[in-house]
Amino acid sequence: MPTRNLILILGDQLSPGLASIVTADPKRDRILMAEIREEATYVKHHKKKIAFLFAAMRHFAGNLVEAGWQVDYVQLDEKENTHSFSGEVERAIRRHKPQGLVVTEPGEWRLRTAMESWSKDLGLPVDILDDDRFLCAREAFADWAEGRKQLRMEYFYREMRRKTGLLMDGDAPEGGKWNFDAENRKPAKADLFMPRPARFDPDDITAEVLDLVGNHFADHFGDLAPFWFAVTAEQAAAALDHFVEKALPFFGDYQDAMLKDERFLYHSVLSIYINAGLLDPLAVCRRIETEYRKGRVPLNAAEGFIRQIIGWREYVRGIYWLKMPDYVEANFFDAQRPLPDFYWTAETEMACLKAAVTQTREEAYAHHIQRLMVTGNFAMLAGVDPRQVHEWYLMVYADAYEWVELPNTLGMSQFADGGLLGSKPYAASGNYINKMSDYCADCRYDVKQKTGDDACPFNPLYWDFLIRNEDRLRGNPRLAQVYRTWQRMSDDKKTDYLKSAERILSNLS
Ligand code: FAD
Ligand code: DLZ
Ligand code: SF4
Repeated sequence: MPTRNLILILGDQLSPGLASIVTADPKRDRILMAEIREEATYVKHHKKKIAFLFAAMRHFAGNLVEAGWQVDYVQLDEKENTHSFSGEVERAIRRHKPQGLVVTEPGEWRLRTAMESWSKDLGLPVDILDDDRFLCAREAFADWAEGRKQLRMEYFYREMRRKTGLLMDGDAPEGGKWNFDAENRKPAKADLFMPRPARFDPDDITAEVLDLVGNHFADHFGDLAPFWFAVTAEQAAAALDHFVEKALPFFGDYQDAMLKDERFLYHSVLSIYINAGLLDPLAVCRRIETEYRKGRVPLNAAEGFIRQIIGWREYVRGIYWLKMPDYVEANFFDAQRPLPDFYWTAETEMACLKAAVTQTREEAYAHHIQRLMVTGNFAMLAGVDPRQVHEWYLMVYADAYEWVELPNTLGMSQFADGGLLGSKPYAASGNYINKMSDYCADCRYDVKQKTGDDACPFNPLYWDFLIRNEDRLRGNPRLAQVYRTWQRMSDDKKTDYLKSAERILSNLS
């Protein structure tokens, strides 16, 4: 039977319920999946991220074939592979002569824009379907944002709670409050029981991918082994079960904590699977709610977790599509410094940064507070070009796709959008890191020292950042108290701070 439609499925669309799959017919339509060098190298992704995606794609394609679909799967080392999506679609069109091409909308602006010209370039109808794995369609987010002076996540989140009915008690939020974050700021102690994420041994398919990635992407950042990510929906479901049982009850309490020997703490390490489509975000949230309703996890844990997904995750996607393509250029502080080398080498005497970068290299994972308050905070304080910061985050984390990474990096962590996502920059001195972690005890620098060669670099950089950007930040009411503190300092102290910062910054370059 001639092919009716060609269905292109991307590496982060590995969901059987994907719009372009559920509207297709296995007898008449043909699926195309392709390992594309251009996707792996337009930024040089971490080796583990490429291996995860290729392994998950190969398993997903295998399951589709078992379920009766006709699938063209183009491997990276296939001789004719053109290494671009348009090239592979064109080849598949020549092979099968379909009447049309169907895709579910991609997560990145660059790809969406490219696809919009495919119909003209390839000479056949191209249907781009909405990605209904997200709760809030792009247009619905734009409607919500219309006319609002501030796009606060908290208000958006309440709408998502109402829309989904998650943790609702009639029209009111369960427990009488929308947000239990006030209970979620505990520093962790190293003697607590620490769960670890579920680990999976590579099977033959994954082992083959690991060889391939090792051979083709040897110069990319990151360690390939040990590789323990889930690569199928079944394994990802087991990882969710494991998280729910071992870590979820404490997820809220220790959400902001950092420990040098505990890379995952009570975090779920599920973003990798959710973003690639191996887990459905709403189903994950319903599962978490059930655990709460059955009395197995406290409300602050369940609410905190659900907020990250139906709140933050949906919200950053909305911001991305609302603000692209200009968003990627945002640079509120006009920061120009190149990204320091130690973001790649981990060669720094700052224990917190060394730990965060080492872990990133080994795991392609760091939890939120490491990303925000260690690597992100340092880059912002030091005045690093936000575009370089963005590219680093997009490369090094296995869960990174531009729609989610860019607003988190440029907006939340670098304040490069001037305050669309946050009401003030997440700038902090060493005191915050010391309070929330055990890094400082083993650091060559002294977190209590404010200036001088042995002072924690975050301390002088914090003040230097505020003074360097005073004209941009002084009017911010949330920073009024901080600027008053600066004004009350003696001139000598101020000079010490600025001179210490100058020394640190000149050593960075
Ligand atoms: P948990 O702490 O267990 O949280 C549960 C889930 O909530 C996550 O799996 C994720 O799906 C969702 N979530 C939590 N916070 C956010 C958030 N701020 N935005 C979107 N979803 C969220 N997340 C990504 O998925 N991809 C990225 O590329 C990414 N880049 C980031 C860059 C920076 C600078 C910062 C500060 C944050 C970034 N985040 C990103 C958000 C967050 O750090 C990760 O989602 C989280 O660390 C993933 O680990 P986890 O699954 O253990 O999360
Ligand atoms: C991230 C990524 C990589 C590294 N490789 C591929 C690939 O070879 N084939 C593919 O279909 N998708 C890949 N992806 C995911 C895409 O980059 C992703 O679909 C877009 O960035 C849209 O989010
Ligand atoms: Fe980081 Fe400063 Fe603590 Fe060292 S002293 S670990 S640099 S916060």
